[in-house]
Amino acid sequence: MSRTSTLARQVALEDAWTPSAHSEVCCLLYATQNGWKLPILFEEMGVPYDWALVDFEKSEQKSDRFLAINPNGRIPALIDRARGVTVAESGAILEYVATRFESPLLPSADEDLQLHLETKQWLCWQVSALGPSMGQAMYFQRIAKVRGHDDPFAIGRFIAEAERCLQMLDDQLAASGGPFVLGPRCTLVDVACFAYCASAYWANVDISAMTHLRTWIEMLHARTSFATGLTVPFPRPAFFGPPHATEAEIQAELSRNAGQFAVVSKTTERESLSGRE
Ligand SMILES: N[C@@H](CCC(=O)N[C@@H](CS)C(=O)NCC(=O)O)C(=O)O
Repeated sequence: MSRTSTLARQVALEDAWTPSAHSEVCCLLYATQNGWKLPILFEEMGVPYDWALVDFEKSEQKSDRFLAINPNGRIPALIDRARGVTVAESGAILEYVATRFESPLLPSADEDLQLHLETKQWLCWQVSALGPSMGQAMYFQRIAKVRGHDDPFAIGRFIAEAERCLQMLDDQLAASGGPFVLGPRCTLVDVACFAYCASAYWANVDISAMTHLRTWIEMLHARTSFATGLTVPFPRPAFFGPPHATEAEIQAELSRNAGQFAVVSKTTERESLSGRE
């Protein structure tokens, strides 16, 4: 399902700090699982937002302009022009934006301390466990391997770890009773986890037996806010596999995706050093 956002407005990266009547904040993005978290968040909140493309094709995430905002050289980041501040790291951004716009996606401690803490717990888990394991499973299969660096041990290790994390979510959905990860209420956890879980196809993780997870993924694909968020900065349905992508879209994405990241490894350097000893 693909929709056009009425809340999103694109600005050039060099204009990201320029005040606009449309929104006080600007999201710095590319079309990846971490990038989509911000459009999904704003669409779910119903709050207008500006966004600027940090173009991976031009390595803009490593540019001085971007590194000044996030020295880690990775999207997403957020500029709050009205308050003159920036924030990077998706977990920190989601928490900041939900607090700033008083969104119920982050239940307050006063309202429900247990739900507040669970939201933060699962959010930290997403950025420290689910995201990195899915990211590495995709990296070793969809980037390194395509570019001639096939490492079956690393692939097996990260698929196993990603599968373990996805199984945790399937179990959590069963325990909470759904339809959202923490129960009846949509929270930042759903926003943070969705695009990664929906990419199980791209990571080659078998979720066919994870019925609660699959129901949750399809429910969010059908939810207007989440489906619209996936179109900003642009859609990449191949990550989600059939029936969300055609065979032609998947084939086109295979080569494009592999060319977008540097294959950086110290192995060769270490091997040549030990060879000299
Ligand atoms: N822990 C970071 C991870 C961000 C991240 O890994 N971003 C990826 C895209 S999904 C990126 O910018 N990669 C570019 C690169 O490695 O050059 C967060 O949660 O924001």
